[in-house]
Amino acid sequence: MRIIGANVKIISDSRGNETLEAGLRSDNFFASASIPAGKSTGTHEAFVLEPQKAIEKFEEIKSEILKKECRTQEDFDKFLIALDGTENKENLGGNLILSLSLAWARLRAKENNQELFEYINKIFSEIFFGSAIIKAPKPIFNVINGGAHAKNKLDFQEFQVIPTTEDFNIAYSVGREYYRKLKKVLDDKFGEENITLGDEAGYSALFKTNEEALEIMADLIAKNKYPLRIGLDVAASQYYRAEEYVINKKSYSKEEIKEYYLKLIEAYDILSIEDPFYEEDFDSFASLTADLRGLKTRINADNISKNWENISSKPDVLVITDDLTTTNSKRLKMAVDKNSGNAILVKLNQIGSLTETLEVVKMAYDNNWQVVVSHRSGETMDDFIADLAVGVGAWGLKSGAPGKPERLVKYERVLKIFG
Ligand code: 2PG
Ligand code: MG
Repeated sequence: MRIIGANVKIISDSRGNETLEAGLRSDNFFASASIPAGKSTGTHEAFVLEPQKAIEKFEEIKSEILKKECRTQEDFDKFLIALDGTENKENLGGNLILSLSLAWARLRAKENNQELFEYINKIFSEIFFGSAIIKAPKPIFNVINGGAHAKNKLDFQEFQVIPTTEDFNIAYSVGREYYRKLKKVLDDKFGEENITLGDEAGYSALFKTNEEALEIMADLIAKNKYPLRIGLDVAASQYYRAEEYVINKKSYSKEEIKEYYLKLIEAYDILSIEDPFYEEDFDSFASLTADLRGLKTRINADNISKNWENISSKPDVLVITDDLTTTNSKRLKMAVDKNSGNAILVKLNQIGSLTETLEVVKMAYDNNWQVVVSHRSGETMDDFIADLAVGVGAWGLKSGAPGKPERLVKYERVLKIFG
């Protein structure tokens, strides 16, 4: 595909920080893509170049992009990776490379007269011989924000609800209803003036402990018989200090914190736990995964209101790796070899190109790991991840709470595809 025009601009993300938006033009079409930013970032993520510097770098390579005619996504991404020439994309920046990679994907899809998710699905099967059914992911709503994403006492970063239904329309509507009802419960308990929104549109309030938040959430699910389960992204690297995990001012060893998680999982019928340990501790991840194996979760279909249909069968508890694996196939290989989880969080900007992201998804599927495609806490209005989740048939899509536009656009893109 011939590129006849290219530009990269600075735009603002949802926290008001500067980020990149790339635009590419072919003979017939124009397409663009913008880049989100994390706050609880993993050490092994691709290098993020300061946006102004990234623009300067772009000006240096622009003529090469216009000269080079790439046939496939892989050719284009590998061409940029070679131009960068470093292991961690330190030269051009993972953010610059990714913005161009995603804009190229959108442009190619247009040229092919395909929807983006169809294009992704096709290259996934053609380049990687991966098999993925186009399907709607489970929306994972982060309804209470803590950790690095909110100014409150919660050590855990994300308190999520995950619909048990396979029907995205129902899942999205139950998630929205739960989110509205939860606001009412929190207003009554803490006072309306004390409720704010965290980075991902989840509520932040004067909770004293993680258990208090979990109790409120579980109670609301039970009272209304919602077809919802609880998920957590504890983002443990954030409360890991010198071999200890510090929660609510109390220190836990890795064995103790594992016991604590197991108790919470049992008590609140938790469906998934992300990043339960420090980002280098593959062994503790493996130990928790082993302890949870076979412990099928105990959802009782009779407890679910008959208003909600299509209740799926009970899955195992998911141990999701994020900072541990950073969407990097070398890190995922280490995690797979050690059985350090059973699901991987996939974030395009952790690795910095679409091709490498699909490589990771393929490796996950080949090893029977589930895939959860994720936004970042600093987002833009770009909805690429929705098409990625649909195109690779991901188990879940994590895009925060249904309460801020940059979160909603991702869910609503899935709705548009399947609605
Ligand atoms: C996470 C993400 C997204 P951040 O930890 O999973 O929710 O947070 O983008 O800040 O890394
Ligand atoms: Mg995470």
